[in-house]
Amino acid sequence: MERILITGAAGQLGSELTRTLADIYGGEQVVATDINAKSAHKFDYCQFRTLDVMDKEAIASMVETEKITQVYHLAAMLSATSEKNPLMAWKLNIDSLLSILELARTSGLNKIYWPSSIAVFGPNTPAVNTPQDCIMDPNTVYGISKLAGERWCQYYFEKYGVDVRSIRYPGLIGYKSLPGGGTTDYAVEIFHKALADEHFECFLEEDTSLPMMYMEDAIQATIQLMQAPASQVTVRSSYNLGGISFTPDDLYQAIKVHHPNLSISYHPDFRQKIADTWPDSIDDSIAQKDWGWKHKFDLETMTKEILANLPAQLA
Ligand code: AKB
Repeated sequence: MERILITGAAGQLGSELTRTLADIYGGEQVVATDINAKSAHKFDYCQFRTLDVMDKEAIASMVETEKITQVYHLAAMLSATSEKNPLMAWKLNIDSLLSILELARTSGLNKIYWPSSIAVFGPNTPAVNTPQDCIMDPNTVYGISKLAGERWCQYYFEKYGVDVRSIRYPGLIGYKSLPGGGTTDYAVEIFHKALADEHFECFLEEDTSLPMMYMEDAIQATIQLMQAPASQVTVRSSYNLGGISFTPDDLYQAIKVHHPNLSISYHPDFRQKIADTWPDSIDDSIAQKDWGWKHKFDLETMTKEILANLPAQLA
């Protein structure tokens, strides 16, 4: 029987992934954790514990007392916040991953999931249809920490046989929770402005193309990868995953079809520099070949789905 621990469960990805894991394994087998105790009310369908991932003894003791078999280690500082706290971001993103990899090496954990990001790519990476293996020269602290984390994952797999799996997520867009501190956050915020009939001031230029993905696709990919037989998981750093690529203007036009009054202006800030070093689009043919990955949502279907569901979420 699997017993699942999720760190950063109250975050944008965690909020939705935890629910799916509880549906698959049963709420009583899932322990959602977050540093923020105020999030507890969101997890009435599973167990919730407060956990600071910098406290490695606390993680080890929770894994032992809860008889955990799999950890989804989602707690991290995202790209924009990391630029404001570089050393803290490095410590949080890397030390916590190393604590969990060490725990997997020394205890009975049988599988680890850890998210990487398109931020591992940099200014000299081929920007269009970015391949799995290519120049990776991230110049953000978040990207540097994710690239180092990928190397650690591969190291623990090769040296110690730790079954750690990972995906390089594009910008994730969902309606159930807000992202916090990322460069792709504009693509969620614009929906909130459209529904509130408010003007949207975008912090990226109108023609900045970035790889993005609807949350349902991201959750599906994560579960597919984690359930794939180990023999089919040929990438032990982190899998490229492409979804849809669009610019702020493409998204604005797609929302405007349904909300003709939505207005937008562009005031790029420091996040533009980050976005400029990330790919426009991603080649995910290895994920397709290895574990049958295929995204379902395009820009139009994602837009319709969010606009249809967000009002109930906000009510
Ligand atoms: C961010 O913008 O920092 C994240 C990411 C692409 O990893 N959404």
